[in-house]
Amino acid sequence: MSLRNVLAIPSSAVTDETVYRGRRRLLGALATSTLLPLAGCADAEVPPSKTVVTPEQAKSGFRTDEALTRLEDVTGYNNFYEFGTDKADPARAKKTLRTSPWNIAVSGECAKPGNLSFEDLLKGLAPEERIYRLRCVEGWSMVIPWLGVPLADVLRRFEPTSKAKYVAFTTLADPAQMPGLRFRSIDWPYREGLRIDEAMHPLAFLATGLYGKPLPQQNGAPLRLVVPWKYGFKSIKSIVEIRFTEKQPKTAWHQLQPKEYGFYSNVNPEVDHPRWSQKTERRIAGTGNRLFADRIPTQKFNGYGEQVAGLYAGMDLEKWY
Ligand SMILES: Nc1nc2c(c(=O)[nH]1)N[C@H]1C(S)=C(S)[C@@H](COP(=O)(O)O)O[C@H]1N2
Ligand SMILES: [Mo]
Repeated sequence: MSLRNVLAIPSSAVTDETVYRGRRRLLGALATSTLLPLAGCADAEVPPSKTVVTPEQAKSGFRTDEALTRLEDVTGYNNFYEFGTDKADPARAKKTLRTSPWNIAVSGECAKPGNLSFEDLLKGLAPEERIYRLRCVEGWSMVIPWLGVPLADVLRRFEPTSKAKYVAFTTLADPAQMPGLRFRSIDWPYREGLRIDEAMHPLAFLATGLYGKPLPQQNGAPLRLVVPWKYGFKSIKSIVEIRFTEKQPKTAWHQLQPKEYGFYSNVNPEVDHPRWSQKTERRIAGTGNRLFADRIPTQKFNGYGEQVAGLYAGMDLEKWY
């Protein structure tokens, strides 16, 4: 079974429409101001902890019985600012984003850097299914059946050295394919990063498909990160570069508004966003005719605490938000 050609899973569940535009408002405000806050406050480094999770514990996080978000909502209500800031804009990526051929450059603190095709990057790895909750920092969430491979299996191929304390990821930034790059909403290219132990955690995933099919463009084809215990913006789309670094990499949302978007950005109902509460979320799933179901409580680490809390032992999560 190839990664671009996979099993089909029945869809279920629901919905309709309203929009949560917190960050669009922020971007509007920033566009009219001349100075963007680029200070790096929470940038100091924390020594990586040891991953403490058994294979059984890890597996119990690989799927959930919660109602899946409908395919049309997973592919019609998106954040992919390279294609515009409206939730409906990314669906238009189909027309312009060319996902084959696709190359990924791997560099930095590793013994075997290289520039690989999508196919070579994933050669020999069998696609797995993961049914994960995705919690956007804006306060909505989905349940998505992904296909892909554990991020660790891919990273290990490059033999990261002991200096590789972090992994940085970069999205394609091609104005010819991405009309949203005209708007200087964030400092392109979109960049994200993880601490190396987070990246090697069995729940960290590189998705190449969803609902049994290759990844649609709007969801970050051909290859995107999925880090289910962190706010959705950490799950960077359409990756063209992976870099092992010794220092915490600069990440796009954190650079844009460091007080609002931390490097860690673990889902945490106990730490509110400066402009809204994070205690609850609107799940886009269910059996009604509204896009959003009723609010449900947000869980710490998005419900994956049993698997990932050990990564943050001893860290003050209000400071390291
Ligand atoms: N390159 C890139 N990656 C991105 C984004 C983006 O704008 N550009 N948006 C992020 C945000 S805020 C969320 S919530 C998720 C949404 O993923 P989905 O549209 O597949 O549900 O993608 C994340 N990855
Ligand atoms: Mo998000």
